[in-house]
Amino acid sequence: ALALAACSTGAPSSDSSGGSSGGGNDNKNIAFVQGVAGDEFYITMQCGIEAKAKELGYTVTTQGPQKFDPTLQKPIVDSVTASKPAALLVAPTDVQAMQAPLQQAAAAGIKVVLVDTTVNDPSFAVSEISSDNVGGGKAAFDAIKQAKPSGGKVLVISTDPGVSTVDARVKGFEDAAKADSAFNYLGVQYSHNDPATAANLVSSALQKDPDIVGIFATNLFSAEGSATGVRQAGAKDLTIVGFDAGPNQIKALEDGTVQALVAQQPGTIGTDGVEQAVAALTGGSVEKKIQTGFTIITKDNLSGEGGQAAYKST
Ligand code: T6T
Repeated sequence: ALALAACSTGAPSSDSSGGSSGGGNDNKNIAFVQGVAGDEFYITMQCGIEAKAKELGYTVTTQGPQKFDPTLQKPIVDSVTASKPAALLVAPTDVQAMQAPLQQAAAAGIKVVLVDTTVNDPSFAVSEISSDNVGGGKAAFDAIKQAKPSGGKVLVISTDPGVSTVDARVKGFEDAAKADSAFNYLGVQYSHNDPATAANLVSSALQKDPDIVGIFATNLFSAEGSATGVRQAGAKDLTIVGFDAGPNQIKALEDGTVQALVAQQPGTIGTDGVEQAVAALTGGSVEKKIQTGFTIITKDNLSGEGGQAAYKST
């Protein structure tokens, strides 16, 4: 599953020739393994990776599993390790299941940079780059509170437990919701990153609790499905705050189905990732941990800062 992105930066598509030059300083191959193929967040990250790699004289090969699932991602990582790129930028799909395969990549001499997600013990990685996910979850609660100042029931739709990013977003939201006595936190339900499942979860939740005032959807596919679920249930006065800003999320914001989006900076995560990998390869100074920011997009800033924070689709 090679994902080719036509990045608007003018960077060329990735060289997908496989690139196994077997170590040494002449090895200019960077492998990028996404959390899942076809996700605008990782596509935008790929654009950043390709642009920075080109600038620094490296080539990039990008692959991603068809689902956000460690049983599908592990064989991809194993084959990348066997092909011995100089560096591996990877978004692990599970904190536990991807620990050993990535440790093996590092043990084989590949510089591993964790982008977006992480694992339980990331000490083998040269660097970790991710958004302020706890802060983003808290910001999502603040956005619901702003729309529904008198409070009420709030629900979270996430993907799967064991995904470091969305777990952190849930925590940021949950802590803020529980600290506010006007709100009644109904907990988190898991959609397995499938929009149709997220839509069904939301429909059932609204049958049980028609007075839900707010839903926080912790990523792109959760938000897409939650918006569908609310639309199908015909719920009118409900605030949805989504994480991520792909084309479907922006459309939902424009048509009023979704009220706010927490947009990450996937392009920056990608360029930072390449910089850290190359620093590690060339004896430069490496930052062990980098945190990138986020932008809250609403209808009000969509024509300016908000619109610029939206992700690329190809
Ligand atoms: O939200 C991003 C990413 O940060 C997360 O780890 C998984 O889901 C996305 O890729 C969006 O679909």
